[in-house]
Amino acid sequence: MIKLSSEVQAALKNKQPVLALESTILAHGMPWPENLAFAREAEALARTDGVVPATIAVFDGIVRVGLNDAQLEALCRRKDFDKAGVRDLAIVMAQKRSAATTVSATLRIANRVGIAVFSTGGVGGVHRNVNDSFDISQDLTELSRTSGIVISAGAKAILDIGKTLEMMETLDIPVLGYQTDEFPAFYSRSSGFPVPARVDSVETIVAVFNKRQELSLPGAVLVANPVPASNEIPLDAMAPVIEKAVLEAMNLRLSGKAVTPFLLKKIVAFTEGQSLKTNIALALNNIRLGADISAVLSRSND
Ligand code: PSU
Ligand code: MN
Repeated sequence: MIKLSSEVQAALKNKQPVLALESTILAHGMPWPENLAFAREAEALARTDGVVPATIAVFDGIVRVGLNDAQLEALCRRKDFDKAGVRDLAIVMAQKRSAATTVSATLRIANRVGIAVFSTGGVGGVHRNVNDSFDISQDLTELSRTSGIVISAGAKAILDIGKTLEMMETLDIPVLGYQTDEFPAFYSRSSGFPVPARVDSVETIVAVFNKRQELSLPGAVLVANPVPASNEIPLDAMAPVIEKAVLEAMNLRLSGKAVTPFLLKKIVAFTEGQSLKTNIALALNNIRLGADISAVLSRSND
């Protein structure tokens, strides 16, 4: 069962802008209690821009779109929320378990209920040791088949960014660099890789989305929105931290969906929380842009 909060339901019915938000970033990407402070700030920020936030997660087998404060707190505080990608969703629902949704699962649910725009922190992609591990995030396959506009700060350097970009091309995932020529590397504004296409306005992002609809192309448009310069951690400062975290994960022979949350926790610990501040800043920046996109999109459909 999928349940919409009354606020989200009313907004969709009245064709007001809604912005989907994922929950894995809360349950598995940030520590308590910073995750809850971030979640509240994120929702408030969307509302300031006149956009209804719709955080998505599964509670006791029920997919909820739009959470109240008690649900947000449970998601952030409790330790028993699983991490559900799109392939896990039906299983979690059938077994009446609770789970946070990743980019892939959130995109699919958002699309299912008619929410086109979704802001996250970073998307998953091709992992660095892919030759051995075969680890490529489901986010990529879902982005290639489910329509929407997804805003992220690029991809974290825990991934092989070059291979991730190649895979995105293979899968027909358009990558739009927002006011940037370089694909951002999450904590850093630069990655050394050019963006496949640069756009400088929200109107162009919406136009690309609408043209894909006109062409009946499946799949999402990925907007790469660099972290604000004042919050950036330069790539060369992050590189050794990330290498150390990746090495630890390999030594522990971690695989599957445990890998990304493990790396994120290690990076926060190694940077003594500095990376968390950057993570929060870039995610809020993506919500600001997502709210603008959602507002322009809803006007373009009038
Ligand atoms: N990257 C981040 N922060 C995150 C994630 C990725 O910088 O919180 C989360 C997102 O929910 C993403 C998921 O969809 O991890 C990808 O997991 P995996 O690599 O296991 O597919
Ligand atoms: Mn994986």
